[in-house]
Amino acid sequence: MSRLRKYLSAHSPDQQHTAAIAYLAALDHIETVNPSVTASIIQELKDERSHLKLIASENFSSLAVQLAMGNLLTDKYAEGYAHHRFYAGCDNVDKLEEEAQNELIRLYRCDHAYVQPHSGADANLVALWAILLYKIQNPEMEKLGKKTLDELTAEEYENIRQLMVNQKLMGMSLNSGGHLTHGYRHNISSKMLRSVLYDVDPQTELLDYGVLARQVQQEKPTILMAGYSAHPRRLNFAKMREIADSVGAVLMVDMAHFAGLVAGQVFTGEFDPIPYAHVVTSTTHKTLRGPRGGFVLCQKEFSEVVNKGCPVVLGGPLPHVIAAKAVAFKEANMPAFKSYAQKIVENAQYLAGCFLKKGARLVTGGTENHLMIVDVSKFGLTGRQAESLLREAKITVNRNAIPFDSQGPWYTSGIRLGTPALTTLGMGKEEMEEIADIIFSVLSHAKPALVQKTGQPSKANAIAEPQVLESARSRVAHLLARFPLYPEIEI
Ligand code: DSN
Repeated sequence: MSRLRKYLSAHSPDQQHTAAIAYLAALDHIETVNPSVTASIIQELKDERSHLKLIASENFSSLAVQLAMGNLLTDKYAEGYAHHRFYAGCDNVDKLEEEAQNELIRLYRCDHAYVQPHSGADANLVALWAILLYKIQNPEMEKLGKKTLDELTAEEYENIRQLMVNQKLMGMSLNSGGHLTHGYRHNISSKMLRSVLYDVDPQTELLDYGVLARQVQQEKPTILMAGYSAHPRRLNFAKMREIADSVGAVLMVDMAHFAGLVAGQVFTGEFDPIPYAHVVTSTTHKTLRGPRGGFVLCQKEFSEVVNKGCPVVLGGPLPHVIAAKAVAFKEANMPAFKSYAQKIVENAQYLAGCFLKKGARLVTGGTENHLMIVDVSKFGLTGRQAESLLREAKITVNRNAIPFDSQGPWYTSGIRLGTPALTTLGMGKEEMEEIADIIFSVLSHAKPALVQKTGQPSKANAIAEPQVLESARSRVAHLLARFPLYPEIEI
């Protein structure tokens, strides 16, 4: 019997959940074409249900968000932007895109929103090039008295291009918790611009705004980028804007990690980037709890260049994902999202407090947002060892470098823990205490495995006493049984 029929026969009509019916029908139907895809979706659901998700950049989106993505909107090409398309028949996509933009403008009280980027990395590329168009290309063309790129001679075009790629971008180093797209040498951001990185203070592991101000004076970047993916503190955007203004730089904020905390008004005043940044980028799937994707917000004067995301960087937008974004942004505009965002930080701070009480070292000594970095070198482990051991204990975390990490970005000395997903499940302080205790017990009973060939300690693998792992797994199962994921989907 199909999953849907089984469900319908087990529940009277008033007990049937429309999202469950839709989900099960989709799985049954996909199975008729490619059973392996249905099997993978079901296996992922089972895995997510049986592991504690502490990956700081992940969440559990609502079933409405997920279902909004699975439909015919995927078939439509809509290059351009609302009411300015390179394809016919885009009226419905126009409406959807405007709906997503309007929800986002309401959420962040910003001048303009662009919802097409497929990811945070795409959003950053769109924003960087929009800033270059605004600061360099447009004024240069004006000087030449030319209105379109096609009017430029090959030499004029090349001169402007050279000028654009010679601009400086200053972002926080990966080492300090910044993101690859903020000027990391292995990323295109450092190849298409001249990248200069800033670090946190080696002692406090915090950003020293005085030091940053002096570095900015020296480097005079065109773009000062603020934001991070592995820094456990708020940033003061009023100070960042003052520093950017001191050299006439554009302040660009990548709020991918804390977009939900800004939306939920946990980060307010000088910690809210919207009033201070010229351009803000984000992903949609982290604390904001939407579908996988990105967006750009900007002050009015940048709206025209940001709308050029396609063709400058992007190809066709993904209308089915834009639909899901519109659903998620509406959810984030509801009052319940504020308490969710508040709870994410409360849980993170409580979890951090539990680790500190046990004597663990956390980067910067704690957290003010949704994440923390535990320095696992204190347990005699690398981040990679801790990550794989915890996965054996049914806890999913990711390894992460600590500032100035001697183990480099592959093995690392830290693990990054975040509370957005567990908070979505409804967990609170009691569960945070239990989780800290489980993680601490696994890490403190582990030791590096020996490499068979050399007999030397491995940097990748560690072993823990089997009864410790067994007890951890059973405690995780006990916890998760009280907080089921998507309980309406009975599989
Ligand atoms: N991969 C994301 C994170 O985990 O922070 C950032 O791109």
